[in-house]
Amino acid sequence: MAQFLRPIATTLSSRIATGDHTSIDEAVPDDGDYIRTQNIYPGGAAAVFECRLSPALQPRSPNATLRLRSYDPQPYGSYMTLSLKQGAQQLWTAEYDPPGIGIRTAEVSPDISGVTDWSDLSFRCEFYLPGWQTPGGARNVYLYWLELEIPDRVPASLLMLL
Ligand SMILES: [Ca+2]
Repeated sequence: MAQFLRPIATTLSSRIATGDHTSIDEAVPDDGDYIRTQNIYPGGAAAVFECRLSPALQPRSPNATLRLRSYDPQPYGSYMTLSLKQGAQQLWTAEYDPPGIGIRTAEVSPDISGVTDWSDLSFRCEFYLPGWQTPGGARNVYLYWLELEIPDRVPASLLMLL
């Protein structure tokens, strides 16, 4: 059994027009609710959303999969900076370039080797358009769903040996 970490509290919402953690926390993706950014502009300030993730137990291996479902209405893409934080400390970050148009589900493999407290993790996403990205112009970008999957917990019998 894997463990699934999902959004449980919105901790930062900047230039977000609609939605909060309850819009992206479903077990089965539901496109009926979502986070929608305000208009973001080429080279302009990013829209930022940050949420706490549900607590988990130490997994038996550090193989994690971050899944997100997003939508950019223009064919020339916005970018997202995805991050995982423990408390205020950033543990992992990566750029994500949503491919093409339409609602897409993506999987990325975050490095979770630095996590020591599985009850204090947050997800951060910055939505932006690069300064050179003029085709399509300003637009709203959408995030429909998010989950972090990690392996099952370390067996209790092994934890006693640690
Ligand atoms: Ca949703």
